[in-house]
Parts: sequence; structure tokens; C-alpha cells
Amino acid sequence: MRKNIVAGNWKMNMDFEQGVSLFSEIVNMVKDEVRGEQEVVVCSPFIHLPALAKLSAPVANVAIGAQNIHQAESGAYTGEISASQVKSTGASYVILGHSERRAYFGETDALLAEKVNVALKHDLKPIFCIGETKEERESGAFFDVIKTQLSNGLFHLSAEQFKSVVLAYEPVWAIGTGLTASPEQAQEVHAFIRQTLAAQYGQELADNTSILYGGSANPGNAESLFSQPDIDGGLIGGASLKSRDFLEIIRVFN
Ligand code: 3PY
Repeated sequence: MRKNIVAGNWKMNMDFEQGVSLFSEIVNMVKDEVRGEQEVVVCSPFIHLPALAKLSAPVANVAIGAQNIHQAESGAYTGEISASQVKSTGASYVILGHSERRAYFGETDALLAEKVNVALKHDLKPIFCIGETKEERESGAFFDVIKTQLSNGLFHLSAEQFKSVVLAYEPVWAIGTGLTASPEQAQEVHAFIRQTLAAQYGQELADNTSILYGGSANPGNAESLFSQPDIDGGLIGGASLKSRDFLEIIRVFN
């Protein structure tokens, strides 16, 4: 069956020492608590990855990831980081298609499809983010938006390739706004995502795909969100920067 995953998205926060110290705290707190079909992932800025990989290596079910990669294999792309470079640090995940990258860096579904391909080629599991804006929610177009993001970004993959993908439903109107989707709103979309996967790849693959909720998830709302049948964990922004809050969210699954 699918895994429960709590993934932290540190965004552009934490200098090197702060990040290593926060991650050490997280590892010490969770090392005896995360088991079985649960995984804790921390997606840090690139600068932390090699150090965090060393700290996470001895701990079962704790992994690290990046927040972006370039779509090319290598070459003259000053300032960019490739999938193979990220993989070489010891990371195993990469967030792709976060709404901040779609909005501020113009990332399109077509570009994201290329990034997904290069990630999978280098054995990095994409945490692929999808979600609607406030206007799309209010106009009722959100199911179409989500279906289009899935089909343009991911549905070129074979079923075998898709098994390495984790999805994160992150309503754009709930990111950095302090607003959260209600458990019922989030469940409705997660169930729709699973149905859409089932129509494309079959029920078994849909049932085995982890679909995380992201967007102002915190210790106060994690339990009601994660208790929904189609919500398999969270992609956690601000609350992943505080070890106690992150731990409380992880403990929802214990
Ligand atoms: C948030 O919680 O705001 C996020 O963007 C998580 O990715």
C-alpha cells in the first residue's frame, strides 16, 4: 500500500549552520518514531544537501530532497543545478512544479514534464505539485485545472515510471496566506486526483500513489487533514522550520 509521507519544504530559508542544526534536531527526534510505511523527507536549499545526506544516511525512513532541478543534463547554464548533481549529494526526492516556481519563474507544464523526465532518469523521485488559484477555485474550474496539470506534466509517463512519483495538492490560495483548505475541500480534490490516476493508469496504481496535502498545514490542522481517506501526508512549509511543530505533524501518523 501507499506510504504516508511528511515532507518539509524549507524554501529559501536557513543558512548552512542553521539548516544542519535544525535537521540534526529533526533526525534525533524522529529516529525512533518513523516506521513501516511512513517516511519523513526534508527538502532543503541545495547548499545543505550533502551535509543532510550524511546525517540522514543511518536513519531508516528519513530522506532528503531538493526543491528544483534544471531540465538539462549538464552544460552552460550558469547558476543552475542538474538532477545528477542533486542525486550525487545523496538526495532521493525533488519538489517539482511548486506554485512559487510556476508563478515567479514561469515554469509551465511542458517544462515540468522535461524536469520530471530528467529527475526519473537520475533516480530522483518527483514530489509533483498541482493546485488551483483563488480565481480558479471560485469559478469552479479547479477540477479541470488539476486534470490539465496532471495530464500535461505527468501522463506521458509509463505506469512503471509513475510509480516513483509522489503528488502534492497545494491550492495556491492556501500558500503563504495562512488559509488552509478545509479537510472536506482537500479530500474532495484528493479523491478526484486518485480517480483521475485510476482512469489513466488503473486502480491499483492509483491506490498505491501517495498524495500529500500542502498549503499552510500546521500542528493545529494536520490531524483533521491527514485523517481523510485520500490524504497521505503533507508537504509542509513554515511549520517544517520549527522542529517541535514538524515533529507534532509527523506524530499524527503514530
Ligand atoms: C506551504 O505550506 O505554504 C507550502 O508552500 C508547502 O510547500
